[in-house]
Amino acid sequence: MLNLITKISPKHIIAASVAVLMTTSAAFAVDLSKLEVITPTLLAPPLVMEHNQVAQGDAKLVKFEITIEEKLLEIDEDGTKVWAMTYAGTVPGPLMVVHEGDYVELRLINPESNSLEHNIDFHAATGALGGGGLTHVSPGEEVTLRFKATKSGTFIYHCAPGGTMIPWHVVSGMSGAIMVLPREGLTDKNGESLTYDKAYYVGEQDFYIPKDEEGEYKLYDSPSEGYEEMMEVMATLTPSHEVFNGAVGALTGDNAMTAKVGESVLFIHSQANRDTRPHIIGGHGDYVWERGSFDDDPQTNLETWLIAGGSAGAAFYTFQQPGVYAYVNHNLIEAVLKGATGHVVVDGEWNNDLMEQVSEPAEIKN
Ligand SMILES: [Cu+2]
Repeated sequence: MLNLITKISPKHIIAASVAVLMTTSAAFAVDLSKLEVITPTLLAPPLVMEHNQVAQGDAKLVKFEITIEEKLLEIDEDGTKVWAMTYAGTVPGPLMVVHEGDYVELRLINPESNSLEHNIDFHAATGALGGGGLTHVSPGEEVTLRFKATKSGTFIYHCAPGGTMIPWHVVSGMSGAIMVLPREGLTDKNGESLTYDKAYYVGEQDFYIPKDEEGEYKLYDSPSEGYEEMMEVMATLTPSHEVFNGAVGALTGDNAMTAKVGESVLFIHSQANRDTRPHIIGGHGDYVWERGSFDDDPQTNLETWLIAGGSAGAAFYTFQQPGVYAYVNHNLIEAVLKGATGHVVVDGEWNNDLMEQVSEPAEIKN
């Protein structure tokens, strides 16, 4: 058996398991005709689609549409470009928000202008490789998948076409997240409601860009042209870039996230491939669903939290001082040398009770 497995590539194993899924299951019809249908507009991260925190009425059929885009994306200040594979044109793809018990329906479009086959694996879904087995689309095709959001929490979705295509597509930017809120909204461990004033979606991405003999990052004419050399860099497990929202600086300067003193912000953070450790410099995670499950009580007052590779988590923080907060991956090498730094610019009045510079830096007095 062992011998057999070593001879079969992961792609074959996945293809075989999908075949089993598709041939042995008897399906029963589901009547969703009485459900209210909504068609929310997805927004480019870090923005989050408009949504109710507490579910209004019964479970809904929530319809989304995403067009896959293979596109050149500039990922640092030196102009390094990667052939990004994207859901809806952004890295990460947009954050979907639904409530537990809702049905999620996604129309996934792979236009003729793309060069590769793609699909989508929802970690929030049950069965068929998270939908991955039912959503393979070649350029020029579209597919529609529906799944019931039975588990509340934050979950990633990502492309997983099979074999080495899986990590290659994921590290080319092809992931996003869905937040399945409890119908009563978020609560603390005593069941008291936690209402946020705004939510931001930070998708962290590791890129593996090959270099030429001069040490310059290479640019290719198409995704496939760079495949082999990128696989070599990927095999080192050392990313050339580790960034938030697709590029160094995507969440700093003019692109910084914003808040006011007294406002509560929910930060949803995902990493489809690699562990990371978000930290708000000068702030805290008042309530953190580190592993993403809203069925579990949130942890409280964390300094840094861990998002396991292949997952999304959420952190709720009420800002108490104005200023620029750095939101970082607290592997500070990844934050400063690789790019995983964002900013939150907070307006409001300074509270001297919490902190005060008692004396300015000056020469040491004897
Ligand atoms: Cu893909």
